[in-house]
Amino acid sequence: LGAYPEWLNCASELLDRQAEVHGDRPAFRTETMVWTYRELREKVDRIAHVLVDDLGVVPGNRVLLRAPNNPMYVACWFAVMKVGAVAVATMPLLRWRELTFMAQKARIHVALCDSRLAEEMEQTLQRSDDLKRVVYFNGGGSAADDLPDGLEALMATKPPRFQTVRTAAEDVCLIAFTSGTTGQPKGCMHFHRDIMAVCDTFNRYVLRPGPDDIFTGSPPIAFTFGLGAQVLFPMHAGASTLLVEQYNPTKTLEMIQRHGVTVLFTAPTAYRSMLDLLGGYDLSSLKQCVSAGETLPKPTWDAWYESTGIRIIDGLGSTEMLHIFIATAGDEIRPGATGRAIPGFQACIFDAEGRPAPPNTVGRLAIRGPTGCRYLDNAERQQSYVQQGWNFTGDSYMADEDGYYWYQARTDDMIISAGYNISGPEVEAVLLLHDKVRDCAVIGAPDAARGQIVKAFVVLREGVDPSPELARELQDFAKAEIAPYKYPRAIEFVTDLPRTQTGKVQRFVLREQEAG
Ligand code: 3SK
Repeated sequence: LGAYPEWLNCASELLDRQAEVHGDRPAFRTETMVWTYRELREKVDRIAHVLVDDLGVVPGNRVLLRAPNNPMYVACWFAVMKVGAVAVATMPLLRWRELTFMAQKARIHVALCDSRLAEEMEQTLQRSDDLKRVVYFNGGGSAADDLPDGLEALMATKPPRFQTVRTAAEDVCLIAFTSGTTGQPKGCMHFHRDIMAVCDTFNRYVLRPGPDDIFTGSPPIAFTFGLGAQVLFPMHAGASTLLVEQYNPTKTLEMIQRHGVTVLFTAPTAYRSMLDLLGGYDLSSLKQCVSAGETLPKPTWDAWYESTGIRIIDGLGSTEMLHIFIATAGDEIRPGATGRAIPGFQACIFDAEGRPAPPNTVGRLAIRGPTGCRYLDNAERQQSYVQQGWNFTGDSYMADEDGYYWYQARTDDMIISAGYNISGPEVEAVLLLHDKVRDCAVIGAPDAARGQIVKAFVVLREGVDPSPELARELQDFAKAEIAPYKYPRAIEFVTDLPRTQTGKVQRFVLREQEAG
């Protein structure tokens, strides 16, 4: 990975350049509209004028953005880049309490928001000290819904070109809040060069898309997983993206078939939810499927491969590192392993004493590379996440002799029962092999005799009724598949699992529930 120049604006690289090269090609489409690269640039440039001329935004200011996955959100994001400001992306499902926390923490003055999300935004406006101005836009795409005083009306008064501001490669351009599987959200700051670095690593070496590719996916583009997957990577390749505001398995399959989608990014639960429906669709256009956000259990990988012939690229990434840093594609994939460190990144397993661990030893995963964690105003967390140049991701992993990384658990999700170390996700992967199980989460529940016992929360497939007999059947099944000391001594049947807005299971909620 070469060094980046001192002056770099990711909008010049991903938008201005691509609008010159691929101007008439589609950049973003929805079910009802298509924007070419040139049309996208024109929208972005007009919004950039609104930010500077009407809202007084200057380089370094932070602008809160809020919308579901739609092209106007993408245009606002690039406009913030173009004027040298900092995008503070917020997930559409957040409520005013969380939004206000973020607006205060990031000292937001200006927000651009999809008008359909006005309610929580207005509550935030009333409660935030610095936030003075929210401009609403019409994210739905039908011109009839443009507001008379909305962003589109302001854009119409502006010239169609804006000279991209010259920013330093190390100017912050994005603050991404981790929804976190525990605790308060933390803001992660990323530079213009980080945006290019994730394109020059995962996209260049693992995904390798071309201009004819059509991307789609479920993660919100306010989450860095979705931002890379559906905005940065396709634009880096001059390709196009089909944006869908709300994930739904049937609709995703229909869209893949109708639009000839070639690249799909989603999370393991979504792959599982599509599996039962695959029969009715022609997915022959699909070339690459990527899974991240949570570990991909081997049974899910196998079932997808059997049904589609596609080898899912599993990826480990984080908001702190901006995107994926461990992943492998094609014939190099080893089902069940996350993959190898992507060229440009280094990975290492550290033992409990802080020494690099030998192969095949479980320890704490740490990463070094062109991106890295920079928490906003959180020196304490920063010191524990970054130690001696290594970013400690909070995952327990094992590396084999060939440099493949095998997920064990989130460091917090290791269960210690009667002196045994048990990986909750390993037990989950086994339970998922049972044909009556749709989803599950495994935690350590307090136990007087053993310290902790393995407890499974199980979501059953439709039409299957919970019963003590079924619980015993699942326990026997687990004992037959893995070392019997790992079997779930307690099983609770539930209709749903608690998840973050980015789809990660919140095992801490289950743990808290158990602790009473
Ligand atoms: O948080 C994650 O799991 C993640 C995965 C891939 C890329 C980016 C992120 C934040």
